[in-house]
Amino acid sequence: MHCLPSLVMALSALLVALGVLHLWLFHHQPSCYGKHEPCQPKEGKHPAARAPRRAHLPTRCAWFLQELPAFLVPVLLLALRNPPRFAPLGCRLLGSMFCGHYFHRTFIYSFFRRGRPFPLKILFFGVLFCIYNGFLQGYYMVYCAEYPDDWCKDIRFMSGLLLFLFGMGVNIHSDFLLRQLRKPGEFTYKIPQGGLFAYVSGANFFGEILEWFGYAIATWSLPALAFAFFTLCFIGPRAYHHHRYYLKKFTGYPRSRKALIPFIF
Ligand code: NDX
Repeated sequence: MHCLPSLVMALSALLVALGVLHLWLFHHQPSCYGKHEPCQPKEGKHPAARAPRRAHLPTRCAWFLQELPAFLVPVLLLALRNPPRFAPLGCRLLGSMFCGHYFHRTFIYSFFRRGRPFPLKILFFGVLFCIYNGFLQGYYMVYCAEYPDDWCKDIRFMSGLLLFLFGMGVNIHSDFLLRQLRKPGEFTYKIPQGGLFAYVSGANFFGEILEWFGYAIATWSLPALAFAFFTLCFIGPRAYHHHRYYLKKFTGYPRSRKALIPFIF
């Protein structure tokens, strides 16, 4: 396999377009899983109209299956390239940052997740998305990325890596705090407390967004920037809808808390 820059351009552009499409389609109504299920009736339908029953899978199993391709596809690409003992920097960044994130998301986060069963239909699209993105990021870093020998000393690499690690810390810690809100088998929603939840309702999402912008800066690559943009378009509105949900559900919800970005939004 060789690097096809036009393929990378086209797939990255499509990822950006999917992000914009997502903002356009879902800015007024959240993606329909977790606390936003059952879905709001579509415009023009009577509010009492019952949505058809959707098939679901236990949340742990669903998240494992959904996230696995984002780990497996780049690992397969790395294995196919069979990088030498001192692998190119692109392969090492892909292995440690991107696959590191998805190793945690697939093999650790999924098994600790507590929550409502996950809709099969969203799982199906989630799997497709993870294959697509895993391929794009993996293909670029394995076959296209080239870095100068001293890239590790470059300010872009160092600041991006720091942002990535900080975002990952915030994301993992916030997801941990959400898990602690419930006893096993419980499905009720409570007010998140502690960590960055003191400032924003979507602390886990804020962390994830920082993480992928950090990855984009550290790798200075178009596909990584496109994925960071998509993440912002998908989980940014989700944080906003979570925030509105909390304000409506809990009368004592802290008014100074923002939706996604501390002190700003
Ligand atoms: N999965 C990323 N669009 C998505 C699945 C759906 O990993 O076709 C994007 C991901 C996919 C989506 C994925 C991409 C776009 C798709 C979409 C389906 C359709 C869409 C493919 C792949 C599509 C077009 C057409 C435009 C292309 O009961 P419960 O489950 O609610 O419990 C929750 C619990 N919790 C609480 N417990 C007690 N009290 C409270 N107040 C609580 N609040 C929450 O915590 C959960 O068990 C848990 C976390 O819930 P929540 O809602 O805070 O986070 P969640 O959305 O489940 O995300 C979990 C983690 C989080 O760290 C987040 O940052 C990360 O995954 N994530 C999530 C989504 C996407 C993503 C990262 C990314 O884009 N990077």
